[in-house]
Amino acid sequence: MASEADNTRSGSTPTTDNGDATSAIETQKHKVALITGITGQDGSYLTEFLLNKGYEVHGLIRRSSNFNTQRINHIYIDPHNTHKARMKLHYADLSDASSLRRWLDIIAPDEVYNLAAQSHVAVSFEIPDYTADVVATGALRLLEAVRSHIAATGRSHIRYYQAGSSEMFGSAPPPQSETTPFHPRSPYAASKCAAHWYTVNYREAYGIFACNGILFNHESPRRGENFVTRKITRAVGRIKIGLQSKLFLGNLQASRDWGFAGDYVEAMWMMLQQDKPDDYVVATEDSHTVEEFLQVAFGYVGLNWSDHVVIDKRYFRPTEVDNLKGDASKAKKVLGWKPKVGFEQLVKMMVDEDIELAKREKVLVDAGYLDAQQQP
Ligand code: NDP
Ligand code: GDR
Repeated sequence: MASEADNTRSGSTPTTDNGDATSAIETQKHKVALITGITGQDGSYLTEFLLNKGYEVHGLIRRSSNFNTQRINHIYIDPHNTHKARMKLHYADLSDASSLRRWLDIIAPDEVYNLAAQSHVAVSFEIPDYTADVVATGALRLLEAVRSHIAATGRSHIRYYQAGSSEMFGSAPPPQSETTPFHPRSPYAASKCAAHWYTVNYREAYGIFACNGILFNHESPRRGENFVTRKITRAVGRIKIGLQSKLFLGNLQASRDWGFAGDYVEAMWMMLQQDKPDDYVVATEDSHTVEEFLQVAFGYVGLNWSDHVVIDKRYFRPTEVDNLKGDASKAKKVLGWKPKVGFEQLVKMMVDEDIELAKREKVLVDAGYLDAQQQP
């Protein structure tokens, strides 16, 4: 087996935030992680977590016409942040196999976290083909890049994490564990099932250290604004501050096992530190309806949700996932993982942040810099 120092790296070296071109391998004192989806909710928390553990973190970002790095700007640009030089960003896309292979060869990571996805379930009904290409075939492209990178370099210690989802259980009754059969209810969920089985297959066929995390819903103040929790807490903030009065929602009776994203990224890392690769459910084991989320979020600031919520059929899905509640006993026993943030604490954390955000918006609206309908 070739040592890491033997790895040939042809082509360009990674671009660093200050424009330097430094091969990760040449200066490898830290463990090196490669994250797809680094600009997403989980990518930002995982990057903070790994930097705190002393990792060098490389993130693959896709090109967009507007900047898409808002969630990691605080790590990227703050000159007082001592971790700054250890996060590096590179353009790639899960639909572009050659970019994935190229960056793997250049970065030579110890750990690969595949978090990138078209991750919105309802949107996957609108763009099913694209969703399958990124979520299912994208994972396959990355696994294949890992396989061929190992074959070319002998770096068989590389470890791979696949971001699986409780959506794969779909209509299977709760509690759902690693042994619960999948019954996906959307193009997104079916694509995640394919990615799950590609990961299992590459583990069995090629001996790759590849793990599936089957994560139940996890939220935070960095959650995308069109997922139901953040949509609600954004509205609570704006209604409380007087910037809007109504909130349009779909099915309020669906139940979800909601945890805090900051807790869940730790479980991803823990999976890759084990002696053997395996698959794990990560969940709080506590489930609530959307209506219960509304009660806690509005109630926290002294509002009654039913005065503001309007049901809009457009937010119902062709097939719904009614009831998700995880059984995380394997992760607790084997990984020693457990959630630190409970349901009410999570809701209040999100409302607190969105009240502050709404106050800043209000300043801009009052000064005439922003229309109340717009968001900064
Ligand atoms: P987000 O939607 O917040 O982030 C998705 C990330 O994927 C973004 O960085 C996005 O980039 C990137 N991305 C999208 N399409 C592509 C592409 N074609 N090529 C490269 N990058 C792409 O998701 P979360 O952070 O919430 O979730 C992380 C992963 O975990 C996802 O795979 C999701 O499906 C899965 N998951 C999430 C759960 C949750 O409750 N949050 C639960 C279970 C699984 P950009 O910023 O440019 O849009
Ligand atoms: P989910 O999250 O589909 O579970 O997928 P989402 O917040 O979108 O929906 C949760 C539940 O709320 C109901 N709902 C609404 N949802 C949205 N987005 N907007 C609404 O207005 C609305 N009204 C009611 C939904 O019908 C659903 O039952 C998330 C994503 O992060 C996935 O990527 C991840 O895999 C799973 O969690 C686990």
